[in-house]
Amino acid sequence: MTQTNTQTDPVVGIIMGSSSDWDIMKNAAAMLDDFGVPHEVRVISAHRMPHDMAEYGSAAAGRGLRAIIAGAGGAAHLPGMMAALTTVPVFGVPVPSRYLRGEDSLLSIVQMPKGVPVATFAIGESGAANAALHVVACLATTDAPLRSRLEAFRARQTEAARAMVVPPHAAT
Ligand code: RP5
Repeated sequence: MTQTNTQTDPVVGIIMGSSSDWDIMKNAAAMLDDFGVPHEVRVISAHRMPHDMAEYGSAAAGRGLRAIIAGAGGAAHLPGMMAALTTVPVFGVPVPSRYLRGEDSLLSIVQMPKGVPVATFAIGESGAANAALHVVACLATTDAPLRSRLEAFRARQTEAARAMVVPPHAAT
């Protein structure tokens, strides 16, 4: 995977360390799609493509990106290094790892030194979806139509939760 361009200029970059992260990170892309937020998707490995990572970070603000969602697993240095390279806010998603279930990813991303923040989300699909939702919430502070869509999303979610029955298979 190299790049997915939307029809308008992207305002959010979704980056990940490997195409193997896509199964998780696609949840962020799907959420941004649902809200109509233009975004791009790229594989940028901190360890295998360090110069590409530096280029992406250096250019991010000038290209008009307003948020970067960065997912990585294991020694998950991509989100933190991206935060070091740009003042565009970075939202980190710990991808479940093969041997340590993503706890290594989480700790690698969340334990940033003072002065270089990464907003770090839960391990896995929920984290990826929530990173996108948090980006939407941030963008919505200055975008009234987007705020309306976010409020509608929350209202639908609340109604779905209220309609839940237990045990789940007892629903008519
Ligand atoms: C990290 O290493 C990636 O973010 C990925 O989660 C992990 C494994 O990558 P692959 O070996 O599957 O390419 O850099």
